[in-house]
Amino acid sequence: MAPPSPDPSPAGQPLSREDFAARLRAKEKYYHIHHPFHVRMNSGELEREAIRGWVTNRFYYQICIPVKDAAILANCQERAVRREWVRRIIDHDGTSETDSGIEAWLQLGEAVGLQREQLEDSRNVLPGVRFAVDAYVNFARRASWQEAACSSLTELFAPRIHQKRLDNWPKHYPWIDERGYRYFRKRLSEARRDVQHGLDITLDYFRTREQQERALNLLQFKLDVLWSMLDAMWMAYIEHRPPYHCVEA
Ligand code: AHQ
Repeated sequence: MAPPSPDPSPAGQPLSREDFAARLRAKEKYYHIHHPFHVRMNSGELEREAIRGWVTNRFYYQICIPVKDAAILANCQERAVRREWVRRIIDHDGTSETDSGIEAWLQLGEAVGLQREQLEDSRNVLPGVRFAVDAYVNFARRASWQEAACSSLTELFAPRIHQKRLDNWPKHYPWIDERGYRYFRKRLSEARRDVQHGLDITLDYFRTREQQERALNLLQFKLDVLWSMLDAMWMAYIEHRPPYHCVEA
């Protein structure tokens, strides 16, 4: 469990903007890049089945992101914020079937030897992955748009994880068609743009110490979503113990 971080300001006093941003960035140590599944992935230790399982389960996360972002738009009354936030939906859904992030992820699926239908068929999504992703979408539906924006700040740490895949997969997994890497390249710039907007919203909105601590807990919630997804994949694709593995068919 994430222990409370050291307190740079007297109890109850708001953190300075810089200290608040630093406390948010300090949560990097809980980012899923450090999960043993990703550590094995980036050191070339995953079997094809584990890579394919990860691509399949992460597809459910990817198709839910624009739904999550549409929930934030629906809760937001500020045109200037919506004008910027809507770009996230376009990044994923595209303006046509061929130029979208979700299409790029389907191409990643084909690049690792999957059929598009295998990604689209949600029966292949592990219950633990579905529960974590649905918790994120349902949180965004009922939270304020500012709180939901804050929870997307795990992307502070995302450019590094996409770059690690681009650096490591070609040498460790030469069987993967490099045309599948378009999604990771695409996110390098999109994540940086998104996260600056999300960070500005967070630093501007969460002003009292109590609000700032709430923001840190919201970021921890999203870190927990990402970590839990990989826990389910570890059981299924590393331990070969998917749900009900011990139940006689
Ligand atoms: O591909 C990812 C993506 O589109 C998003 C949207 C953003 C959000 O709104 O929560 N988070 C996110 C993330 C993506 N990729 C993850 C990865 O490991 O490839 C990282 C994830 C994130 O850091 O939240």
